[in-house]
Amino acid sequence: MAYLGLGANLGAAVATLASARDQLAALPQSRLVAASALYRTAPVGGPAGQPDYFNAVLALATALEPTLLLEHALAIEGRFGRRRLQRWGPRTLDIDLLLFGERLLDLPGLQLPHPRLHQRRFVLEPLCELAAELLHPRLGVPLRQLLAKLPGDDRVERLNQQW
Ligand code: PH2
Ligand code: MG
Ligand code: MG
Repeated sequence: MAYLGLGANLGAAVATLASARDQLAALPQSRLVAASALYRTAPVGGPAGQPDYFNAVLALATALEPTLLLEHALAIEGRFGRRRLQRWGPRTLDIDLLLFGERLLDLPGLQLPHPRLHQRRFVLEPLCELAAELLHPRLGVPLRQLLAKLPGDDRVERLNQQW
């Protein structure tokens, strides 16, 4: 199972996330297994004053290789006009590969598990909705434990809104 993190804080963010989810679900040899709720989250890093993010996590069963899945994800980002101007700057759509089964990968453009996954509440909260008991393949501890250990200061609000 692959877990993907979605984020957006420019434009029609919720509609963008829903459309990205549908495009990921429609990838070849892939099936959407679960989607977290939608979260509204305070921006972490990047320039001051950027808008709040909307974040969510998907579980995708896929026979695609991680590098090919990443290519598809980047193509979907491109369709929403993603421009990479500034690290951690505001974006119309970000799709991150968080976990890909137990795979460990250290390529220039793709590290698995995602190297900052265990530090980010905006990732771990939605991810734990789907896979709280899953062991982090590098750290060997359940995701719920990583979440419990995070300092509690990042604002992450679970929304009731359907998406
Ligand atoms: N993504 C980042 C940097 N900071 N902050 C929030 N709240 N949500 C994100 O998705 C996010 C971020 C880099 O991709
Ligand atoms: Mg990201
Ligand atoms: Mg990204």
